[in-house]
Amino acid sequence: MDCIFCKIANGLIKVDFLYEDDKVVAFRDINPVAPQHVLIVPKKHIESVMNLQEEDFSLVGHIFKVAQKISNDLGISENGFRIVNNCGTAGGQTVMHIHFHLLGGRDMQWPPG
Ligand code: DGP
Repeated sequence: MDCIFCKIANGLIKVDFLYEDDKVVAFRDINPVAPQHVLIVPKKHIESVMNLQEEDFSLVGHIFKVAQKISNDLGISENGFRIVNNCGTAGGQTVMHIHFHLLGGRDMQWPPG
């Protein structure tokens, strides 16, 4: 499958993982928009939130558990951080393999752009 995140998650393209288990990987975004900008990506190819099936919702919960761990590891849990999922073209999604941005290390603005 011609999906960049499938290739990264399955080791066909080498990147440094901050975290890996049997379900997900986490690695730094190539275009960081915060001092800490990590992508948490399931190994299973799911296009977007709108393509999640019943059996995938526990995976999303697992991703938030991983986000908790990574935020602790990076030392951003105390000050706070942001988790972002862009869904679909109008939502700003550019890679059509579901992923969650973990952003921290600076104060976030609201509303987002
Ligand atoms: P989104 O716009 O939500 O689909 O975010 C996709 C993010 O993925 C974007 O911030 C850039 C990042 N990205 C795209 N290709 C690569 C890659 O090959 N390596 C890494 N580390 N990040 C990538």
